[in-house]
Amino acid sequence: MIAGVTRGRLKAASQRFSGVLMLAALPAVVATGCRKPPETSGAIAIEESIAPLPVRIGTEIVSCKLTNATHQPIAGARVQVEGDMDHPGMAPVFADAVEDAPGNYRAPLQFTMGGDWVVLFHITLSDGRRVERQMDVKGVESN
Ligand SMILES: [Cu+2]
Repeated sequence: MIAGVTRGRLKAASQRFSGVLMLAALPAVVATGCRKPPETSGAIAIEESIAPLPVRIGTEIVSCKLTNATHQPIAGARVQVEGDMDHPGMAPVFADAVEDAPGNYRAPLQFTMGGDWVVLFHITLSDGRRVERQMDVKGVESN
């Protein structure tokens, strides 16, 4: 939220952002590489969702359903959810998910500003394997 950022911090954030832009000038392969799901997710299906729709500023429930190669729910995972916007000077928001049914994880995530968000699911399976999933949430509406 730009409004709450002091002038000095905003300047520092802008400088960091120009660094990121310079990195973005590297071959496109590098940029698209980060968005690909990790190889470890091969045998795991992740179905993510968000409600209610349309997404507005405030608390939204973000969910993911984890199943294995034989469509059985993957229970006992730890799922942390992170929300980021793509502009500088804004802190990410986090929430820990609760498993409300086997393989079903849901977390209340606080969208603090209208615009385009990226939601990351940081998933740690009960055997310690880690999986990352990204869900784009575009056009969050201001109230
Ligand atoms: Cu923002």
